[in-house]
Amino acid sequence: MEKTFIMIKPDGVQRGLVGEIVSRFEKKGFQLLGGKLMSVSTELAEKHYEEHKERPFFGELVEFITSSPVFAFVLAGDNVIATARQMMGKTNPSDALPGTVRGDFGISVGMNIIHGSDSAESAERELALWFPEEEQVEYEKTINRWI
Ligand code: 3AN
Repeated sequence: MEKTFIMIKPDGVQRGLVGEIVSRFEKKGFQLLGGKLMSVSTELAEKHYEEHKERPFFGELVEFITSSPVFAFVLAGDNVIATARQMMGKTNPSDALPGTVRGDFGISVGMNIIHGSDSAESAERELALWFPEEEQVEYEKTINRWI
């Protein structure tokens, strides 16, 4: 079963959007394998955003993600990586369609509420970074036969 890593960023947590956002993915039919509210260390933030190290907004990004807790979770399901990205909407909330998380709740590209792995490779890398196997709960979701 395909898995992805999703993080509700500090703006989403502070604005009380955790339940709303997690609920969208649950209702879609994806399975929650783990979730935690946590403060992010500078070290973890820098590793997570490694690919943006040379970008001018790297410092701001790390500062933002470490400024207040995030809610990190793991989702599983068919094609979950690409589908969750679609449900999140475009990186810049002004390009994100209504009905997507960023389209419905975001305004700024810096504070864009949510992160989701963008490929199988990044999902694997990010899950290893954020969710060791022992924090992922494998269980049978019996409703799966209906959807
Ligand atoms: P996504 O999160 O949609 O995969 P990326 O990987 O291009 O987008 O960017 C990672 C994060 O960097 C974004 N979520 C956003 O918070 C931030 N970011 C991207 N572009 C900018 C920018 N031009 N200015 C400030 N922050 C940015």
